[in-house]
Amino acid sequence: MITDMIPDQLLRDYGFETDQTVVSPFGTGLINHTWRVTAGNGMFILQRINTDVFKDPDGIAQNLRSLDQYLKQHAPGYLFVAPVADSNGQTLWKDHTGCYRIFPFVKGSHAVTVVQTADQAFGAAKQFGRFTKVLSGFDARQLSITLPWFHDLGYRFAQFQEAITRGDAGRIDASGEAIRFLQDQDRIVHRYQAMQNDPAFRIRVTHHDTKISNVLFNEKNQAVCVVDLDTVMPGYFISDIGDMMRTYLPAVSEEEKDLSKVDIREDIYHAIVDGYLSEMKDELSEAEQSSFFYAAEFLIYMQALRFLTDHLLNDRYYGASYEGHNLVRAMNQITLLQRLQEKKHILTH
Ligand code: GN1
Ligand code: MG
Repeated sequence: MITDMIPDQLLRDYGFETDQTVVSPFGTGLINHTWRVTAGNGMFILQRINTDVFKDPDGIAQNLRSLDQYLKQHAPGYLFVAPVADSNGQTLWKDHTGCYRIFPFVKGSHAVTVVQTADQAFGAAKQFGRFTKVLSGFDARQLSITLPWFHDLGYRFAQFQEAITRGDAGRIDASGEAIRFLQDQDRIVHRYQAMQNDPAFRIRVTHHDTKISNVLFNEKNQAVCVVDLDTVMPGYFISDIGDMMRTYLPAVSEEEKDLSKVDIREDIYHAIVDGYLSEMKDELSEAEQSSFFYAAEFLIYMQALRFLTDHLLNDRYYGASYEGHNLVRAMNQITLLQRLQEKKHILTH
């Protein structure tokens, strides 16, 4: 059975027998559409890139090609899941319905949606550290910027300020508590801006979307590689550490409405730090090594800003499945930041 949304021509161009191919929705990403393709010749992942968000899909395809070439030469044993070419040799397939690519499904692998153990967090952090480390000789400036200012906190704060003056008046009125909390925490922005002028913080090849479902695990539950490479760009390591902290530390996700369930799991915090350092210790400066806690504050704060901004602008970026969805997400992230800050001394002792 073929989902109506997938063009038949695409399946033919990749050599799939349309009547023997099953395409079914896969994963939970907010931005791109993902399907699993089960065909006579194996399993694949098909994705349609959201070109409202990623305005230069060719830049993404080019990035993946350069990284793949570099790694084949310099780290041949590294498992890099690159898109496969169609019968015309293209790794990006386009028509009027959108831009697509197909990845091989890594045999025997599975993804995890929620971090349940410190071992999983350690394994994932090690893989994200390894990714940046194997690419330490690759000039990050060669990469296309697939999302300009994506993790630039100064930019995100400016967007937030714009939204609290020009956004939906009713929503601004009703969000006073959240708005004030985020304004009061603007020292997190100032520290980021100081970091941008500090040569002790290096720009590296950074993943920028380190949630646990972007790590593949094998049958023995060992983390084997990272996937979802559209946001691979030059960046700071705090982006990758921060998004792991944001998404692995609590036992519940950003969707949780019962804020009393939003907590910080200390063992997971240490597992992220240790897993990442197991690959990156020699690469990071002292100033960077002292910034793990800040990384968590930075990213949780930025995500709270982004959700609240989107709520005030009527959900135009993330969408909403119920009234007030992005405000709930923002309050969840604000709570997470508060729980984190309460534990600062225990976590950084
Ligand atoms: C988006 O699409 P997804 O779920 O991988 C967003 C991330 C946010 C995340 C919050 C390109 O990621 O930055 O952290 O939602 N990606 C983009 O759930 O904006
Ligand atoms: Mg993603």
